Amino acid sequence: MTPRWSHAAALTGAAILSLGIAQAQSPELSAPPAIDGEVVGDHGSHTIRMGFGLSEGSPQYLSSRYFADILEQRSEGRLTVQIFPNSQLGDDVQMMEMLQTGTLDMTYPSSSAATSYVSELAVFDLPFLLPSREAAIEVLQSEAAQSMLDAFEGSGIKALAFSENGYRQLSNSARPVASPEDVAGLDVRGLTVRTMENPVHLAIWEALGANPTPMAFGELFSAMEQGVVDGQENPWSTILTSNFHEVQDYGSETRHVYTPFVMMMSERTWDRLDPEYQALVQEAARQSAAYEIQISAEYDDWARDQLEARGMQITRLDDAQIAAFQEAVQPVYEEWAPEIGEELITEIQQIAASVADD
Ligand code: TK8
Repeated sequence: MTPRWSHAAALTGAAILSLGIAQAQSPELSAPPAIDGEVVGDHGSHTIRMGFGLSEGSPQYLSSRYFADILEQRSEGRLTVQIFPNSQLGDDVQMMEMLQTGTLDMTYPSSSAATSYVSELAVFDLPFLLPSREAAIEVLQSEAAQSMLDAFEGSGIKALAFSENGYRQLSNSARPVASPEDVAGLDVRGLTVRTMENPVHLAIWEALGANPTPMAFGELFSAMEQGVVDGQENPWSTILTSNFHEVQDYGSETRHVYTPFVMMMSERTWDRLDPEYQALVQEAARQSAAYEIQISAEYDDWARDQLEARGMQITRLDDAQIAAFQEAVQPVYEEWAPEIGEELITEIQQIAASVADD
């Protein structure tokens, strides 16, 4: 990176102002914790290739760099991680298949893309399930969540850790949205909203009167640019770091779903690693996931304000407006709760409530 202030003395006022704006392109994020723990023994050298969907500025990327640093330092450079962001190796679903066949070592999808491996993960796709980030984090750290990671066993995928994608918000290019009626349109057509390839998300947007269009994340920007879809839903940090505000004029703070990320490795890669390397990979995954959760939280509101500063019109919803969305998506629970499991849903709700009651 060019030293930011090296030529500052030569700059005009206007240029200094624009540098100030450029500087604001990332929030003040906590630095990753110092890497401690012993150097592990020499069990040969491995290069681990890791692909995912988001871009270089994202918490997902920054924490993956930290993961790479932990492995490199604690193996004295014998374990190296090559990171391929921006869906350049494929989308979440394709990269999980590459893990199964052993053509890719690691990926970091949204849990919603992995429900065909572990159906319990679909609990996270239920709308308005987790009322606060604190509750969500408690759930991610619970035994119930650990058993979802364990349930990947035998699939060809070793699931290592949950982290945070975050609360999903609606954006679109057609109109401000403050109610389900605004999504459905009264005398105009319903919004065409890109969703993840996940049946619960389809049901949510159908219930809201949209035309849901499942699509890989990597295709989304150009689909919006070309008007194939009116909108999409993702956390503010993703909307910002993927430059969606360039093609989306309106945002709504709906917080309709909290999506985790799952850091995962090919079982073939895992099996090739010495147990000491495996333990290091597992520990580094937990540490980098914890760091990701921390900076994702730091990023979230900041990203919303940045989007606003860059011209996105953001609609904040009060409790009554959120309640209207909640009511409109009730059919999703009726349809999907039996499928996902009433017991699991209750268990997750109780964990969430235990935080709220604290
Ligand atoms: C990135 C995806 C993405 C997800 C989506 O690979 O597809 O909308 O939220 O961030 O996992």
